Amino acid sequence: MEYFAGVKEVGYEGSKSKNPFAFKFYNPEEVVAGKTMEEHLRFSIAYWHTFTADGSDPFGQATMQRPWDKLSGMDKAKARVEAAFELFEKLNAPFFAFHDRDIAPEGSSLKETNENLDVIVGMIKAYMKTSKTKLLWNTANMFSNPRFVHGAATTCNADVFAYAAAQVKKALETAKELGAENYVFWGGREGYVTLLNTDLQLELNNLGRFMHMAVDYAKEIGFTGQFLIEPKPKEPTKHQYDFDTQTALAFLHKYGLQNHFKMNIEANHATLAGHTFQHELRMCRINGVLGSVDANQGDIMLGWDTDEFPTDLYGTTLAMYEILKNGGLTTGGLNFDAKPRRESFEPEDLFITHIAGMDSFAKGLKVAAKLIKDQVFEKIIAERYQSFSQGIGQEIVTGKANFRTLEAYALKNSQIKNLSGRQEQIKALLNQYLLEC
Ligand code: XLS
Ligand code: CA
Ligand code: CA
Repeated sequence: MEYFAGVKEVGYEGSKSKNPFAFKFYNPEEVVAGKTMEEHLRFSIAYWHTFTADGSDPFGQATMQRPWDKLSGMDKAKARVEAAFELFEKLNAPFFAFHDRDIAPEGSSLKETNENLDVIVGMIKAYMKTSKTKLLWNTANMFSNPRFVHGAATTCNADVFAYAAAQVKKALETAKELGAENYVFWGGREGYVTLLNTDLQLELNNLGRFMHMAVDYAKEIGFTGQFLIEPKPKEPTKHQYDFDTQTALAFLHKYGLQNHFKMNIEANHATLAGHTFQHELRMCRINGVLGSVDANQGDIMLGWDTDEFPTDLYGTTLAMYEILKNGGLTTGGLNFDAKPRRESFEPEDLFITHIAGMDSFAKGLKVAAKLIKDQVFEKIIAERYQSFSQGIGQEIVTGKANFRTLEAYALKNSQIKNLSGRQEQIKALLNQYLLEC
């Protein structure tokens, strides 16, 4: 059966096209800075938003119209797999990502739940034999079921910790079975709502223990995909333990896990943390931990995780700048952890939204590549910090200077001269590239 009969394969038609079902900027074969757009961008479809989400919010019921709506249970899960591979093919998507509970319903026991999972994983595996679409990452949903009300690895209830361990064990087996390139840990309900009832130290120690068990089990079964932590500062808890990249890095170092993890950076989580998307990507890049990206955007008027499709070219350009400077995404990708707005409820909107996101990143890639080719920021930064490449600055960075030699220097140097930072000029220059590229 064809689930999206109204949409044919989406092709590239160029920037003048008015066809909503065509790419205007994303031309998979086009070579930019030595690689095809497809190789650079590694787009991925998020199963939860595209095939599972129903448009309900705290104020209203489901709005999404989906071709599998009339089905339930395992029949619905199977229909979603069929529809998923149709959409992947029509969008020419190289990757997808899912939580265990997105793809198969829970049963009445853990055993039954795992059996449901086995059936759907088997079906996905069969589709993957003939499809080009690979699994970017999978993860375990340890936040929806009421058993996780107090968290999973950071719960106050040891039985829940054990259940969570069993769930991640199974998810790692799934990752291995389907050849996932990465495995993601997003904190879910790992955090706290009030310190008045929280043993902060025990919770963090248990999280460290849990992560070590995951590393050990992956090794045991020969899963070689990259482990990723996805930082988020709040929501659903008041304080999420993986607050942002710097916090997650400190956690990894404290618990001796730093050689096993990189980051999965989500744009909307960065902004919730009071950072820009570029900040989080830069922080990863300079620390060698840029793993993958959840490509979406938030809304500056709203203080929560809106998971909108990325259409802000400023954001996509600066993200692609960091990614190119990083030498690419290696095992990662640009995963659209984004959902059509509640008001965009027709099945066709699933294509329109992804096309918008893919085109926005394709344009961002081209502008970023041109900025790097012209060494725009590199020249500005080199000039701004040139005092550290000679004289006293060089002595500081090579470790030759100390407080005594610096005091002697400062006492003799009565003329400190600073130069303008020229932010506005730089932003205007960036605009020129955005408009002309
Ligand atoms: C929620 C997260 C989640 C992760 C995967 O805010 O973005 O969807 O990406 O568990
Ligand atoms: Ca995410
Ligand atoms: Ca999110």
